[in-house]
Amino acid sequence: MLPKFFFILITVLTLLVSLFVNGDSKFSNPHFIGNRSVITHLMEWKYDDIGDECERFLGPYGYGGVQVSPVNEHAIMDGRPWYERYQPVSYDIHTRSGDEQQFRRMVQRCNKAGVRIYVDIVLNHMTDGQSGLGTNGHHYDGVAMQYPGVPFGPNDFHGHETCPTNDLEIHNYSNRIEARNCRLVGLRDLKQQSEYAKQKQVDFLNHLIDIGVAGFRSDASTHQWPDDLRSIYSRLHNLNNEFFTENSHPFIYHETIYYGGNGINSNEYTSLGRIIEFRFYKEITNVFRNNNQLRWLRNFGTEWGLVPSGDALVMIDSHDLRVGHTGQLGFNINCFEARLLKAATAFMLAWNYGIPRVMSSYFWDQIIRDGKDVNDWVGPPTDQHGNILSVHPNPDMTCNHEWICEHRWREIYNMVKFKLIAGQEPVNNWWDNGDNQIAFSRGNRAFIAINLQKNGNDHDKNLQKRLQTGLPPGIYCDIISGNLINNRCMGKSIQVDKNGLSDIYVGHDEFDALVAYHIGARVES
Ligand code: ARE
Ligand code: CA
Repeated sequence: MLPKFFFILITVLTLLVSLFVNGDSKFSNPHFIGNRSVITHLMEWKYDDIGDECERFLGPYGYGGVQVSPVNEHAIMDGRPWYERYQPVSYDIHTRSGDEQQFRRMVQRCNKAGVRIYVDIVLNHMTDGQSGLGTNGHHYDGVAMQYPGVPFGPNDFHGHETCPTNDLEIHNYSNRIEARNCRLVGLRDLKQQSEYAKQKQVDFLNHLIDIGVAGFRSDASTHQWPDDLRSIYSRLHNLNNEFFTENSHPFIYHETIYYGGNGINSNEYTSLGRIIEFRFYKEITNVFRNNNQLRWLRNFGTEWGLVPSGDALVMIDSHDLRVGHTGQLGFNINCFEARLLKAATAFMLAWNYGIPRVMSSYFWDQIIRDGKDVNDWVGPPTDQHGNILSVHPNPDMTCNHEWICEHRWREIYNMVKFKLIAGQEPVNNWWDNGDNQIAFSRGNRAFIAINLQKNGNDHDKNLQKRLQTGLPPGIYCDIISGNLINNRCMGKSIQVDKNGLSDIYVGHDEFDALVAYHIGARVES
């Protein structure tokens, strides 16, 4: 009787813990290896380069996974804008990033290096009303709604019988029916209720799963009925046993842009995986732009109205935000404001909320006119024939000019390590100056201090304080200003006394707005 009771109790407890850690859906677990916990989006990278990057950098530096740009055949558009990848023509794996063979090789190499692959999937729609060729040579005709590469025909799309607007366009994003059954910016809207269309999409996803991906970013989820997605997911294979344990389900995170108010609430999708919590991006950006004080971050998370941590995937920047899409240009923080981006990203990686995703972009000539980036369409760097350029990292870890490689910036990759070392330790030892200076530890494993103080004289603006770090006594390197090499700190360091106290300093005009320490960067005496 007693053992049985304990068995039930333990099962219930394990279930509760897994709900807490992995969210409440069977699609919420990213299947990271060990304590890895961060995804980077290598936007538009070629698969051969991603394979190299997994082996030479992402694996060794503790990244958990890569989001790859849409992999299936898409429209070839004039000027080759990045967003052509969001206009599917068929479900063949063939883009400028590589063909199916190259994709397979990348998935193998990355899994072996301990790095998972998540594919951005565009199931809501096909192309706009143009016609032409796709990246695998299939013809398409958006007006006639003919996509022989699948094949899809007019019956597979929403029309006047299901979409209530005259021009079949979405005008009111808060109206459920309109948002799901009408066209998003002119894109032909698939009728996922149709058994035929559904099966084509299931086959595509299962093909990717069998190759060995760990999951998907679901593009434009808000524009797809949760019940249709549920029915598609119910037919998905378990993940490939070569790389994943038995009975593993794909990780799925949804693009549901919800800032509160009347819009379609993202919690309609939390039973289908995680949601990309746009309120995280918005609130953090607001704070780091000094529109709100850092001290309020003390209870950042559900108390701010965000979904539970286990239901969220979070970011500071994304392939859209970068150029002012899905957010507000000028408000968003991207690679052109490196100091701010590093500080906000560091907070995201130090805080214990959601699964963080680090944006890794390429250079484009940002020109802002009337609140719009006129170059918001510019595609990845290519040669004169339109082939995407390879990434050739420099010895100092940075990339060549055309690839920004934010994920390789020391301040960022070292914070990925910080998060890995912090594990599930709670936030402790919170301190703030009542304004824009904060510090906290993660248990007794890691400590961070951020200074964005703008008000007061120079003395007030510097963070200079004896603080409880939570760390065991010793000398620690600040991983923001330099690495620990041959038992020496290349940047700043601190001494922590036997009580965990240390003199913390972050000058207001320093190169970086923060310092961070952890037990993996301690000088051996
Ligand atoms: C391009 C052109 C359009 C043109 C269209 C068809 O820019 O002018 O009409 O082609 O010819 C990406 C680009 C788009 C691009 C599209 C297709 O961002 O510019 O259109 O590819 O090539 C809404 C959706 C959300 C969506 C955003 C962009 O809800 O799902 O709009 N985001 C995803 C991706 C995008 C991608 C698509 C979807 C399409 O992340 O990269 O588009 O696959 C409020 C609303 C949001 C709304 C947002 C728009 O916040 O609440 O729902 O997001 O405004 O800013
Ligand atoms: Ca739709």
